[in-house]
Amino acid sequence: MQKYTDTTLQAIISHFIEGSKNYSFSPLINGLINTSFLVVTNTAPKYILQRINTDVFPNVDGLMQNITNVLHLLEHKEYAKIEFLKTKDKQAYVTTKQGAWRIMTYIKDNVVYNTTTNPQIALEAGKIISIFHYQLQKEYAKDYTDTIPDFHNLDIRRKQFVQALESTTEKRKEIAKKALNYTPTFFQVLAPLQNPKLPARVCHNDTKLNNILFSTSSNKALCLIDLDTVMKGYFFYDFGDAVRTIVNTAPEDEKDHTKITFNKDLFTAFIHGLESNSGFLSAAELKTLPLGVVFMPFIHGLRALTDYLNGNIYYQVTYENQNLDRALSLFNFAEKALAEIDFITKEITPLNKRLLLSS
Ligand code: GN1
Ligand code: MG
Repeated sequence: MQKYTDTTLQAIISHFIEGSKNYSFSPLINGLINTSFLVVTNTAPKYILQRINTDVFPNVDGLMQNITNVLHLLEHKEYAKIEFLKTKDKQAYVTTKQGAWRIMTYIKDNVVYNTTTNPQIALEAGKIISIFHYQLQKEYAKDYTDTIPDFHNLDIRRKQFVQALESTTEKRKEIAKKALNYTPTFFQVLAPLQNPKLPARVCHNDTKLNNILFSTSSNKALCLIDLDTVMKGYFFYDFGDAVRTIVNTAPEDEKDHTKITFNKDLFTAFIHGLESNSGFLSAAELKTLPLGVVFMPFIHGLRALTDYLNGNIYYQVTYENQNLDRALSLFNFAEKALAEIDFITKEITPLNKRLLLSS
């Protein structure tokens, strides 16, 4: 990660806040794409300052407009409010020599979890995702900028993978052999989700567990963060991504695959949480959910594998083979989820009766 001095960060903040002195900055290291700092004053965290990765998100205006639209609709008593500060020129972000920056309010007493074994956390995650979708259900997906076109398009991701395979070194291919062997079966299994005949809806598109804030005191889910990928999508993307990170009690780059689990109690708790807001899904969408649980870990694994073959140019890595470890771990979880597809389907079916379906 590039280093920024406190003086540089102070100068950036001064575009948003008058007399911004006495701030200290500490890097937040959870995200793999943007660069984030906690802005602390008088020992209390106050803001998050973020440099937007414009290689990944070139259309910052469109992206910030998407976020403004959803934040407005997410004003809800059970949903914590995040506010983005405007610059002194009333802009949503500022471009400096160091890139595009924005600043948002810090939600007090929050905690994020990379993994969980606690069904209450799984239930709360389901609840907050259901509020998000319930509140956004009437939005027109076409009014939203595609901040990353074809983000979860398996056909396109497969083409990128094949390209990487053609241009990588023999050595990398050899090292990645085990991961490469996984791919043909999954492409076959997931074919029904390649071009699903579903209406697009506005989705978060990155609903992994550590993009949900929880209250430190009550463990209640507060809100979703990392809204840069808010754009059109299918509900099974958000469903599958949440499940891949909630139901698996190991991190996404776990090397010891015996630790990778599909925890049924956590899955059931998550479904119960989702049910707390009903009436926004169609029968056709509901049908895609079981396979969605396999789709999301696989497509993430495929992207990580592609990045490994490309020499780690997309995701931040802390060691050379981290993307490969992510791919192997995600494929392993996809395999375990596939083995539970009957259980998943059985758990999802009652949602029909409990009126998750729109009437
Ligand atoms: C990236 O930056 P972060 O960690 O929130 C990625 C997600 C992946 C995730 C893997 C724009 O998100 O799709 O799920 O890494 N975001 C983008 O942990 O590629
Ligand atoms: Mg994040």
